[in-house]
Amino acid sequence: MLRYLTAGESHGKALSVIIEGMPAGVPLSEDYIARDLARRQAGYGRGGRMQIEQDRAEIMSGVRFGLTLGSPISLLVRNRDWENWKDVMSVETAADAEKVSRVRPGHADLAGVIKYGQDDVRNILERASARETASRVAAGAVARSLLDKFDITVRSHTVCIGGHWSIRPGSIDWDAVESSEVRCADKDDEKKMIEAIDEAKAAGDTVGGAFEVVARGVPAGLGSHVHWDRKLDAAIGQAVLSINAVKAVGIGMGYAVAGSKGSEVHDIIDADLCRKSNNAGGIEGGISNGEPVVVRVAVKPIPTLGKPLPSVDIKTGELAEAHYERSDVCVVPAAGVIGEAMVALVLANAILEKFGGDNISETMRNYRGYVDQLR
Ligand code: EPS
Repeated sequence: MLRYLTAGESHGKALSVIIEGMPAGVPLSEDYIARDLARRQAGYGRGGRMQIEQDRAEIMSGVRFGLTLGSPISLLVRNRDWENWKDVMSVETAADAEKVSRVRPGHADLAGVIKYGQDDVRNILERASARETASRVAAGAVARSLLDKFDITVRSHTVCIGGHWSIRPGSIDWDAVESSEVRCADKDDEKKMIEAIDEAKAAGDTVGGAFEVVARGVPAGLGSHVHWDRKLDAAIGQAVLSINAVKAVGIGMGYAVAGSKGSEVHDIIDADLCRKSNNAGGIEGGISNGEPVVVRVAVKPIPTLGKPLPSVDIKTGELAEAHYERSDVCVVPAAGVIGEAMVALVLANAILEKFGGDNISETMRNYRGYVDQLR
């Protein structure tokens, strides 16, 4: 089983993550992880923080001579911004910092202070910040290094920003996605998405949207139909819904199944056991069926607004404008990269669950045996 735990506050010293359960012998380097961290930092609509950070995960344990050891892999991503927050976020000495008390509608602020009995919203927002997702993307890169061995690719692209949808038939030009500022291959749609972000920024507002993750090369037989917590789609759903600002997830046709007939939804099976379509998004009965796994995810507009919403000051109990601190206008392109990481972690775990192995050659041998038997 592949497990991981992240730690770290947005303006604390560093983010860290421990990943446990990777077999020995998988190639892994800091440069490999850095590629995904850089992709998460990009995207039109990001705020000033990304100018400060240049995320890089230091491998603190679990790798020797470029190969995993089978021991826990710990990664550390230092926050460059810590230099500017040493007093406010001091571990030891209480600083003379003003408490944050005007809660933001839509953020963890109010629910968090109630639950944890705090009078300073900073004690909640620092951990609730999507900064934490840098550690998940680092963990996701470790999972990806395992998936590489099986030729499984996990990619993402933006399908909506600010109500402007881009859903085009045919194959996706992934190079165009990677070179697009909003991670959308279609140039006309990209332009409209950028306009939507510019308009929101000018109005002191934010915009959400949706991204799609596509995993190719996933073998049939991952997950299971027998228990709720062994279903592959359920595991993906939980993983993806845990990303900050995500409000909905659909596999394959997703919500569209609600208004369609059975004959329009189910993918016809050909004589070679392949499907003529992929409305199921690669998963039937909680088990991968060999088609690409397709996950569509809706992201809300982030709750930190340049023109803050009406709210309450928890110190005075009076109505007040919500707190505003430097923030992003749109996080959808970054969220797609985080979605890839979460799906990669679920798939890597499912691979290890099915094929086991403490060393990658053992895992691969078991995998090849399974594939040969299927043939
Ligand atoms: C983020 C870092 C944060 C925000 C954003 C994500 O930096 P700062 O708060 O210093 O500007 O840009 O956080 C949020 C969206 C949020 O709701 O807190 C990052 O590294 O992705």
